[in-house]
Amino acid sequence: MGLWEWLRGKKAEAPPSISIDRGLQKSRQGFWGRIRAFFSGRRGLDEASREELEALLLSADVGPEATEKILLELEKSLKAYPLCDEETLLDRLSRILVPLLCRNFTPPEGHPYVILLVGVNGVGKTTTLARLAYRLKGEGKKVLIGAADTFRAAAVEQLRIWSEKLGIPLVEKGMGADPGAVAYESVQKAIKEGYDTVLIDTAGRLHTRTPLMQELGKVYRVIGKALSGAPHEVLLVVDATTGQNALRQAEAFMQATHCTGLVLTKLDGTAKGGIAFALVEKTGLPIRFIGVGEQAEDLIPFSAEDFVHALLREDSLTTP
Ligand SMILES: Nc1nc2c(ncn2[C@@H]2O[C@H](COP(=O)(O)OP(=O)(O)OP(=O)(O)O)[C@@H](O)[C@H]2O)c(=O)[nH]1
Ligand SMILES: [Mg+2]
Repeated sequence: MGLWEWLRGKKAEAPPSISIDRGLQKSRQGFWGRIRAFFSGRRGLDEASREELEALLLSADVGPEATEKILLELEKSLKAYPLCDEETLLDRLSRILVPLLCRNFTPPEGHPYVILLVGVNGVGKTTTLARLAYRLKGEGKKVLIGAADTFRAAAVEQLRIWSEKLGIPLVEKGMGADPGAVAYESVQKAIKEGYDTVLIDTAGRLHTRTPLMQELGKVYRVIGKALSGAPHEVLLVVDATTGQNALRQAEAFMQATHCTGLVLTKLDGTAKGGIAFALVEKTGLPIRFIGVGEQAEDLIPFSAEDFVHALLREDSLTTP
């Protein structure tokens, strides 16, 4: 509960999640398990072990910039307080990792609060939208969905099914309609009929296809014409299993629209998970949500502390 307050910046702490530990199990048992094992029996870092840790972080998708920062911070800390045991080293690593994932985002005031979802094909935009809509409706908010993915008939149909299942009204104009017009109408309807929030879905598009990216820029601008200051949040949805390509996607989408935050999906399907650090480092955007599975509760408001803890803690869960 309390997703709405958190989303609007009225509550600092993300609502607690029960599924993060299970959702990050693969990463914890994979590359982060190796990083944990690296510290086993260690009391410091020499040149060789520094290189080993560097290679481990890079192979977990952390990216060169964030990796260098982590190593420098760790060395600095070891210079100041040289002797320490394995648990203290891990604790120091956690304290270095958490701030790397913290980025402030103060949601702008706005009513209705307009959220636009963007990203390449199949990353989880529509699923994220449906989960957000479901949770917000559950908190008593008046929610509207805009089907601005008019690229495929199946996309409109997918949202229609969600809309019926969740009992949330949908604005749609069918396949082939101008996505800008759908977005415009959605916001207008929300203003007229007193909705609290409008969630607008867009078609997945390859970040390298200039005309499609320009079309997205138009959708973004049209929303601003329907309501000054909107969209209040532009969530760039990224599939955590795509690795470093995610950085190139982010760059292109940030040029086309004013992205305000990231949704990192499918973390349950990767043994790496370090792309979170690389993305925040490169884009400066906060991670707003993570996706760790197929269930409604598997979309989790992001907390850097919980995320780092779930990656680095000792694994006690059994594989399902
Ligand atoms: N395992 C897992 N699957 C996910 C997650 N998020 C989304 N999915 C799945 O990813 C698939 C694609 O999700 P969609 O929401 O349709 O993706 P999209 O970005 O809207 O796709 P397009 O509209 O075609 O661009 C679906 O099968 C989802 O169930 C997640 O966090 N974990
Ligand atoms: Mg979709």
